[in-house]
Amino acid sequence: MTAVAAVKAALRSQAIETPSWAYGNSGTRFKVFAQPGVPRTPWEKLDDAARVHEHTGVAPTVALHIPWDRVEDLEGYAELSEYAQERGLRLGVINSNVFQDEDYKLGSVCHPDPAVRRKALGHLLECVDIMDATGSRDLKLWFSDGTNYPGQDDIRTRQDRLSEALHAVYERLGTDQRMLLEYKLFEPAFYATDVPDWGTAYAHCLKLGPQAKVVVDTGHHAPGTNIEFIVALLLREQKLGAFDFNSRFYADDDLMAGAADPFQLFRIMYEVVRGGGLTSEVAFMLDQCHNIEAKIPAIIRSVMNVQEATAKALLVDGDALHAAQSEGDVLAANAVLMDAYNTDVRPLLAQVREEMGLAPDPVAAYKASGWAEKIVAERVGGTQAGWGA
Ligand code: AOS
Ligand code: ZN
Ligand code: ZN
Repeated sequence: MTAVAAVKAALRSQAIETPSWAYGNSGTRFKVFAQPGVPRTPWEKLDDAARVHEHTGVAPTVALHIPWDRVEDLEGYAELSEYAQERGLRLGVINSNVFQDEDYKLGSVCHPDPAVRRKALGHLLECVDIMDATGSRDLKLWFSDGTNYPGQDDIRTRQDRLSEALHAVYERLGTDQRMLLEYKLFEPAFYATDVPDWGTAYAHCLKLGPQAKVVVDTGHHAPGTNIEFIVALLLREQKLGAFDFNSRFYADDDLMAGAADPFQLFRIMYEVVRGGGLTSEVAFMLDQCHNIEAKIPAIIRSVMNVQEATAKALLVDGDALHAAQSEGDVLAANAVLMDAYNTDVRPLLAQVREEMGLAPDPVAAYKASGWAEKIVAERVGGTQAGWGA
Protein backbone atom coordinates (compact mmCIF):
# COMPACT_ATOMS: atom_id res chain seq x y z
CA MET A 1 0.00 0.00 0.00
CA THR A 2 1.35 3.45 -0.85
CA ALA A 3 1.68 6.00 1.92
CA VAL A 4 -1.31 7.98 0.62
CA ALA A 5 -3.42 4.83 0.34
CA ALA A 6 -2.59 4.00 3.96
CA VAL A 7 -3.58 7.50 5.09
CA LYS A 8 -6.84 7.23 3.17
CA ALA A 9 -7.58 3.79 4.63
CA ALA A 10 -7.01 5.14 8.15
CA LEU A 11 -9.34 8.08 7.45
CA ARG A 12 -12.03 5.80 6.07
CA SER A 13 -11.99 3.60 9.13
CA GLN A 14 -11.97 6.41 11.69
CA ALA A 15 -15.09 6.54 13.87
CA ILE A 16 -16.21 9.67 15.67
CA GLU A 17 -19.06 9.36 18.16
CA THR A 18 -21.61 12.13 18.42
CA PRO A 19 -23.37 12.95 21.71
CA SER A 20 -27.16 12.77 21.87
CA TRP A 21 -27.26 15.98 23.92
CA ALA A 22 -25.62 18.01 21.16
CA TYR A 23 -28.80 17.57 19.09
CA GLY A 24 -30.97 19.04 21.85
CA ASN A 25 -31.30 22.57 23.14
CA SER A 26 -28.53 23.90 25.34
CA GLY A 27 -27.20 27.16 26.62
CA THR A 28 -25.44 28.81 29.48
CA ARG A 29 -26.73 29.47 32.97
CA PHE A 30 -27.97 32.77 31.59
CA LYS A 31 -30.22 31.52 28.80
CA VAL A 32 -31.09 28.52 26.69
CA PHE A 33 -32.06 29.64 23.19
CA ALA A 34 -34.50 27.09 21.79
CA GLN A 35 -34.17 26.27 18.09
CA PRO A 36 -37.03 25.16 15.82
CA GLY A 37 -36.88 21.53 14.66
CA VAL A 38 -34.90 20.29 17.65
CA PRO A 39 -35.61 16.62 18.57
CA ARG A 40 -38.23 15.87 21.20
CA THR A 41 -37.27 12.27 21.87
CA PRO A 42 -34.21 10.02 21.83
CA TRP A 43 -35.59 8.55 18.60
CA GLU A 44 -35.58 11.93 16.89
CA LYS A 45 -32.03 12.53 18.13
CA LEU A 46 -31.03 9.31 16.38
CA ASP A 47 -32.77 10.50 13.21
CA ASP A 48 -30.54 13.58 13.28
CA ALA A 49 -27.43 11.59 14.12
CA ALA A 50 -28.14 9.38 11.11
CA ARG A 51 -27.93 12.49 8.90
CA VAL A 52 -24.48 13.30 10.33
CA HIS A 53 -23.30 9.78 9.58
CA GLU A 54 -24.94 9.77 6.15
CA HIS A 55 -23.00 12.86 5.08
CA THR A 56 -19.66 12.20 6.80
CA GLY A 57 -19.50 8.39 6.74
CA VAL A 58 -17.44 8.37 9.93
CA ALA A 59 -19.97 9.02 12.72
CA PRO A 60 -21.59 5.60 13.20
CA THR A 61 -22.23 5.71 16.95
CA VAL A 62 -24.20 7.94 19.29
CA ALA A 63 -23.53 8.43 22.99
CA LEU A 64 -26.59 8.36 25.23
CA HIS A 65 -27.11 10.24 28.45
CA ILE A 66 -29.23 8.84 31.25
CA PRO A 67 -31.70 10.27 32.26
CA TRP A 68 -31.83 12.76 29.36
CA ASP A 69 -32.42 9.83 26.99
CA ARG A 70 -34.46 7.76 29.39
CA VAL A 71 -36.99 5.40 27.82
CA GLU A 72 -39.60 3.31 29.59
CA ASP A 73 -37.68 0.17 30.49
CA LEU A 74 -34.79 -2.05 29.48
CA GLU A 75 -36.79 -3.43 26.59
CA GLY A 76 -37.19 0.16 25.42
CA TYR A 77 -33.42 0.58 25.30
CA ALA A 78 -33.09 -2.60 23.26
CA GLU A 79 -35.71 -1.17 20.87
CA LEU A 80 -33.82 2.11 20.70
CA SER A 81 -30.71 0.16 19.79
CA GLU A 82 -32.61 -1.64 17.00
CA TYR A 83 -33.97 1.69 15.79
CA ALA A 84 -30.39 2.97 15.60
CA GLN A 85 -29.27 -0.08 13.66
CA GLU A 86 -32.09 0.36 11.16
CA ARG A 87 -30.59 3.80 10.48
CA GLY A 88 -27.04 2.54 10.06
CA LEU A 89 -26.04 3.58 13.59
CA ARG A 90 -25.12 1.93 16.87
CA LEU A 91 -25.58 3.18 20.38
CA GLY A 92 -22.26 4.09 21.94
CA VAL A 93 -21.09 5.20 25.34
CA ILE A 94 -23.65 5.43 28.14
CA ASN A 95 -23.19 8.66 30.10
CA SER A 96 -24.34 8.53 33.69
CA ASN A 97 -25.74 11.56 35.49
CA VAL A 98 -25.26 11.94 39.20
CA PHE A 99 -25.27 15.71 39.20
CA GLN A 100 -28.81 16.89 38.60
CA ASP A 101 -30.73 15.78 41.66
CA GLU A 102 -31.41 17.89 44.75
CA ASP A 103 -29.77 15.11 46.74
CA TYR A 104 -26.42 15.76 45.10
CA LYS A 105 -25.81 19.21 46.52
CA LEU A 106 -22.82 17.95 48.51
CA GLY A 107 -21.79 15.34 45.99
CA SER A 108 -22.91 11.92 44.75
CA VAL A 109 -20.60 8.96 45.32
CA CYS A 110 -18.43 11.16 47.59
CA HIS A 111 -21.36 12.60 49.55
CA PRO A 112 -21.01 12.48 53.35
CA ASP A 113 -24.40 10.74 53.70
CA PRO A 114 -24.27 7.00 52.88
CA ALA A 115 -27.90 7.06 51.69
CA VAL A 116 -27.02 9.56 48.94
CA ARG A 117 -23.96 7.51 48.03
CA ARG A 118 -26.16 4.42 47.73
CA LYS A 119 -28.59 6.28 45.49
CA ALA A 120 -25.77 7.48 43.19
CA LEU A 121 -24.26 4.00 43.00
CA GLY A 122 -27.70 2.60 42.19
CA HIS A 123 -27.87 4.91 39.17
CA LEU A 124 -24.42 3.88 37.98
CA LEU A 125 -25.36 0.21 38.24
CA GLU A 126 -28.60 0.91 36.40
CA CYS A 127 -26.48 2.40 33.60
CA VAL A 128 -24.65 -0.93 33.30
CA ASP A 129 -28.04 -2.68 32.98
CA ILE A 130 -28.79 -0.23 30.15
CA MET A 131 -25.45 -1.06 28.51
CA ASP A 132 -26.45 -4.73 28.58
CA ALA A 133 -29.68 -3.83 26.79
CA THR A 134 -28.14 -1.49 24.20
CA GLY A 135 -25.01 -3.54 23.60
CA SER A 136 -22.87 -0.55 24.57
CA ARG A 137 -19.31 -1.30 25.55
CA ASP A 138 -18.51 1.76 27.65
CA LEU A 139 -19.87 3.52 30.72
CA LYS A 140 -18.69 7.10 31.08
CA LEU A 141 -18.39 8.45 34.57
CA TRP A 142 -18.15 12.15 35.18
CA PHE A 143 -18.64 13.30 38.76
CA SER A 144 -19.48 16.86 39.66
CA ASP A 145 -18.41 15.96 43.20
CA GLY A 146 -16.20 18.36 45.07
CA THR A 147 -16.19 21.08 47.69
CA ASN A 148 -16.42 24.85 47.53
CA TYR A 149 -14.60 25.75 50.72
CA PRO A 150 -11.51 24.52 52.53
CA GLY A 151 -12.62 22.32 55.40
CA GLN A 152 -16.09 21.74 53.93
CA ASP A 153 -15.43 17.99 53.84
CA ASP A 154 -12.46 15.71 54.22
CA ILE A 155 -10.60 15.48 50.91
CA ARG A 156 -9.06 12.11 51.72
CA THR A 157 -12.26 10.46 52.98
CA ARG A 158 -13.99 11.57 49.81
CA GLN A 159 -11.36 9.67 47.82
CA ASP A 160 -12.15 6.55 49.89
CA ARG A 161 -15.85 6.90 49.12
CA LEU A 162 -15.11 7.43 45.45
CA SER A 163 -12.92 4.36 45.35
CA GLU A 164 -15.60 2.25 47.01
CA ALA A 165 -18.22 3.23 44.42
CA LEU A 166 -15.85 2.74 41.51
CA HIS A 167 -14.99 -0.75 42.72
CA ALA A 168 -18.67 -1.66 43.03
CA VAL A 169 -19.30 -0.53 39.45
CA TYR A 170 -16.20 -2.26 38.18
CA GLU A 171 -17.31 -5.56 39.67
CA ARG A 172 -20.66 -5.26 37.91
CA LEU A 173 -19.08 -4.86 34.44
CA GLY A 174 -19.34 -7.71 31.94
CA THR A 175 -16.10 -9.06 30.51
CA ASP A 176 -16.43 -6.97 27.33
CA GLN A 177 -17.49 -3.79 29.08
CA ARG A 178 -15.34 -0.90 30.26
CA MET A 179 -15.69 2.08 32.51
CA LEU A 180 -14.28 5.42 31.47
CA LEU A 181 -13.41 7.89 34.21
CA GLU A 182 -13.45 11.55 33.22
CA TYR A 183 -11.61 14.27 35.11
CA LYS A 184 -12.31 17.97 35.27
CA LEU A 185 -10.28 20.73 36.85
CA PHE A 186 -13.16 22.68 38.35
CA GLU A 187 -16.88 23.44 38.00
CA PRO A 188 -19.34 23.05 39.53
CA ALA A 189 -17.07 22.66 42.57
CA PHE A 190 -14.71 25.58 42.90
CA TYR A 191 -12.29 24.63 45.67
CA ALA A 192 -11.55 20.91 45.31
CA THR A 193 -12.99 18.65 42.66
CA ASP A 194 -12.81 14.97 43.61
CA VAL A 195 -11.51 13.87 40.18
CA PRO A 196 -9.71 17.05 39.10
CA ASP A 197 -6.95 15.72 36.85
CA TRP A 198 -5.59 12.81 34.84
CA GLY A 199 -3.37 11.72 37.72
CA THR A 200 -6.33 11.14 40.03
CA ALA A 201 -8.30 9.37 37.31
CA TYR A 202 -5.27 7.27 36.38
CA ALA A 203 -4.57 6.26 40.00
CA HIS A 204 -8.14 5.02 40.44
CA CYS A 205 -8.19 3.24 37.08
CA LEU A 206 -4.87 1.53 37.80
CA LYS A 207 -6.21 0.07 41.04
CA LEU A 208 -9.47 -1.00 39.40
CA GLY A 209 -7.96 -3.02 36.57
CA PRO A 210 -7.69 -3.22 32.77
CA GLN A 211 -11.36 -2.46 32.11
CA ALA A 212 -11.04 0.99 33.68
CA LYS A 213 -9.67 3.75 31.46
CA VAL A 214 -9.32 7.51 31.53
CA VAL A 215 -11.35 9.96 29.43
CA VAL A 216 -9.60 13.10 28.25
CA ASP A 217 -12.10 15.91 27.77
CA THR A 218 -10.12 18.60 25.97
CA GLY A 219 -11.97 21.40 27.78
CA HIS A 220 -11.19 20.16 31.29
CA HIS A 221 -7.68 21.49 31.87
CA ALA A 222 -6.05 24.64 33.14
CA PRO A 223 -5.13 27.05 30.34
CA GLY A 224 -1.71 26.18 28.94
CA THR A 225 -1.83 22.52 29.95
CA ASN A 226 0.04 20.31 27.49
CA ILE A 227 -2.85 17.95 26.71
CA GLU A 228 -0.92 15.99 24.09
CA PHE A 229 1.62 15.03 26.74
CA ILE A 230 -1.18 13.55 28.85
CA VAL A 231 -2.45 11.69 25.79
CA ALA A 232 1.01 10.29 25.00
CA LEU A 233 1.49 9.15 28.57
CA LEU A 234 -1.94 7.55 28.96
CA LEU A 235 -1.56 5.71 25.67
CA ARG A 236 1.86 4.46 26.72
CA GLU A 237 0.29 3.12 29.92
CA GLN A 238 -2.66 1.64 27.99
CA LYS A 239 -5.03 3.74 30.03
CA LEU A 240 -6.49 6.09 27.42
CA GLY A 241 -10.10 5.00 26.97
CA ALA A 242 -11.71 7.91 25.21
CA PHE A 243 -11.77 11.55 24.25
CA ASP A 244 -14.47 14.10 24.80
CA PHE A 245 -13.55 16.53 22.04
CA ASN A 246 -14.65 20.14 22.13
CA SER A 247 -12.83 23.43 22.14
CA ARG A 248 -12.53 26.26 24.54
CA PHE A 249 -11.27 29.75 24.88
CA TYR A 250 -11.63 30.01 28.65
CA ALA A 251 -12.85 26.93 30.51
CA ASP A 252 -15.33 24.16 29.73
CA ASP A 253 -16.77 26.12 26.80
CA ASP A 254 -17.92 23.02 24.87
CA LEU A 255 -17.51 24.77 21.52
CA MET A 256 -16.98 22.89 18.27
CA ALA A 257 -13.88 20.66 18.33
CA GLY A 258 -11.00 22.22 16.46
CA ALA A 259 -12.64 25.63 16.29
CA ALA A 260 -10.65 27.58 18.86
CA ASP A 261 -7.29 25.85 18.54
CA PRO A 262 -6.94 23.52 15.54
CA PHE A 263 -3.19 23.30 16.15
CA GLN A 264 -3.78 21.79 19.58
CA LEU A 265 -6.17 19.23 18.09
CA PHE A 266 -3.49 18.35 15.53
CA ARG A 267 -0.87 17.92 18.26
CA ILE A 268 -3.24 15.65 20.18
CA MET A 269 -4.04 13.58 17.10
CA TYR A 270 -0.36 13.31 16.28
CA GLU A 271 0.27 11.69 19.68
CA VAL A 272 -2.71 9.40 19.09
CA VAL A 273 -1.28 8.26 15.75
CA ARG A 274 2.26 8.04 17.17
CA GLY A 275 1.03 5.96 20.12
CA GLY A 276 -1.01 3.56 17.99
CA GLY A 277 -4.25 4.91 19.44
CA LEU A 278 -6.21 5.25 16.23
CA THR A 279 -8.12 2.06 16.99
CA SER A 280 -11.47 1.15 18.49
CA GLU A 281 -9.73 0.85 21.88
CA VAL A 282 -9.99 4.63 22.09
CA ALA A 283 -13.48 6.11 21.72
CA PHE A 284 -13.32 9.42 19.85
CA MET A 285 -16.36 11.26 21.12
CA LEU A 286 -17.56 14.80 20.78
CA ASP A 287 -18.84 16.43 23.97
CA GLN A 288 -20.24 19.72 22.80
CA CYS A 289 -23.27 21.93 22.85
CA HIS A 290 -24.44 24.18 20.08
CA ASN A 291 -26.05 27.09 21.82
CA ILE A 292 -26.31 29.70 19.08
CA GLU A 293 -25.46 27.83 15.87
CA ALA A 294 -27.57 25.29 13.97
CA LYS A 295 -26.91 21.95 15.59
CA ILE A 296 -26.65 19.33 12.85
CA PRO A 297 -24.31 21.30 10.55
CA ALA A 298 -22.23 22.25 13.61
CA ILE A 299 -21.85 18.58 14.50
CA ILE A 300 -20.93 17.79 10.89
CA ARG A 301 -18.36 20.60 10.98
CA SER A 302 -16.91 19.24 14.24
CA VAL A 303 -16.57 15.74 12.79
CA MET A 304 -14.78 17.28 9.79
CA ASN A 305 -12.46 19.24 12.08
CA VAL A 306 -11.45 16.04 13.87
CA GLN A 307 -10.93 14.37 10.48
CA GLU A 308 -8.75 17.24 9.28
CA ALA A 309 -6.56 17.11 12.39
CA THR A 310 -6.29 13.33 11.98
CA ALA A 311 -5.36 13.60 8.31
CA LYS A 312 -2.60 16.10 9.12
CA ALA A 313 -1.33 13.88 11.92
CA LEU A 314 -1.25 10.91 9.55
CA LEU A 315 0.74 12.96 7.03
CA VAL A 316 3.64 13.60 9.42
CA ASP A 317 6.72 12.13 7.76
CA GLY A 318 7.79 9.72 10.50
CA ASP A 319 11.15 8.81 8.96
CA ALA A 320 12.17 12.42 8.42
CA LEU A 321 11.02 13.31 11.93
CA HIS A 322 12.91 10.44 13.48
CA ALA A 323 16.08 11.31 11.55
CA ALA A 324 15.92 14.96 12.61
CA GLN A 325 15.23 14.00 16.21
CA SER A 326 18.12 11.52 16.30
CA GLU A 327 20.48 14.12 14.92
CA GLY A 328 19.26 16.64 17.45
CA ASP A 329 18.20 18.94 14.64
CA VAL A 330 15.61 20.93 16.52
CA LEU A 331 14.53 23.16 13.66
CA ALA A 332 14.27 20.36 11.10
CA ALA A 333 12.22 18.22 13.48
CA ASN A 334 9.84 21.06 14.19
CA ALA A 335 9.61 21.81 10.46
CA VAL A 336 8.52 18.22 9.72
CA LEU A 337 5.63 18.58 12.12
CA MET A 338 4.69 22.04 10.85
CA ASP A 339 4.81 20.88 7.22
CA ALA A 340 2.15 18.32 7.99
CA TYR A 341 0.08 20.81 9.99
CA ASN A 342 0.24 23.38 7.20
CA THR A 343 -0.91 20.94 4.54
CA ASP A 344 -4.35 21.69 3.16
CA VAL A 345 -5.97 18.27 3.66
CA ARG A 346 -9.41 19.30 2.46
CA PRO A 347 -8.87 17.99 -1.11
CA LEU A 348 -7.62 14.66 0.31
CA LEU A 349 -10.67 14.33 2.53
CA ALA A 350 -12.98 15.27 -0.33
CA GLN A 351 -11.39 12.45 -2.32
CA VAL A 352 -11.77 10.00 0.55
CA ARG A 353 -15.47 10.87 0.77
CA GLU A 354 -16.00 10.47 -2.95
CA GLU A 355 -14.30 7.09 -2.79
CA MET A 356 -16.80 6.19 -0.04
CA GLY A 357 -19.66 7.22 -2.30
CA LEU A 358 -20.31 10.45 -0.38
CA ALA A 359 -20.55 14.06 -1.45
CA PRO A 360 -17.18 15.83 -1.08
CA ASP A 361 -18.63 18.63 1.05
CA PRO A 362 -20.81 17.21 3.87
CA VAL A 363 -22.11 20.59 5.07
CA ALA A 364 -23.25 21.55 1.56
CA ALA A 365 -24.78 18.09 1.09
CA TYR A 366 -26.69 18.46 4.36
CA LYS A 367 -27.96 21.90 3.37
CA ALA A 368 -29.12 20.59 0.00
CA SER A 369 -30.85 17.58 1.58
CA GLY A 370 -33.78 19.63 2.91
CA TRP A 371 -33.58 17.90 6.32
CA ALA A 372 -33.33 21.19 8.22
CA GLU A 373 -36.59 22.43 6.68
CA LYS A 374 -38.29 19.05 7.14
CA ILE A 375 -37.66 18.89 10.89
CA VAL A 376 -38.80 22.45 11.41
CA ALA A 377 -42.05 21.65 9.60
CA GLU A 378 -42.64 18.26 11.21
CA ARG A 379 -41.44 18.60 14.77
CA VAL A 380 -44.25 20.74 16.02
CA GLY A 381 -45.70 20.38 19.51
CA GLY A 382 -44.30 18.29 22.31
CA THR A 383 -41.32 19.24 24.41
CA GLN A 384 -37.95 19.75 22.83
CA ALA A 385 -35.04 17.83 24.28
CA GLY A 386 -32.58 19.88 26.20
CA TRP A 387 -30.51 20.05 29.31
CA GLY A 388 -32.29 18.22 32.03
CA ALA A 389 -35.08 16.96 29.78
C1 AOS B 1 -18.94 17.72 32.12
O1 AOS B 1 -18.37 18.81 32.19
C2 AOS B 1 -18.53 16.71 31.22
O2 AOS B 1 -17.75 17.18 30.16
C3 AOS B 1 -19.21 15.42 30.96
O3 AOS B 1 -18.59 14.68 29.96
C4 AOS B 1 -20.65 15.23 30.96
O4 AOS B 1 -20.87 13.93 31.38
C5 AOS B 1 -21.30 15.40 29.62
O5 AOS B 1 -21.27 16.74 29.28
C6 AOS B 1 -22.70 14.89 29.59
O6 AOS B 1 -23.38 15.31 30.72
ZN1 ZN C 1 -16.96 15.66 28.87
ZN1 ZN D 1 -17.23 19.20 30.31
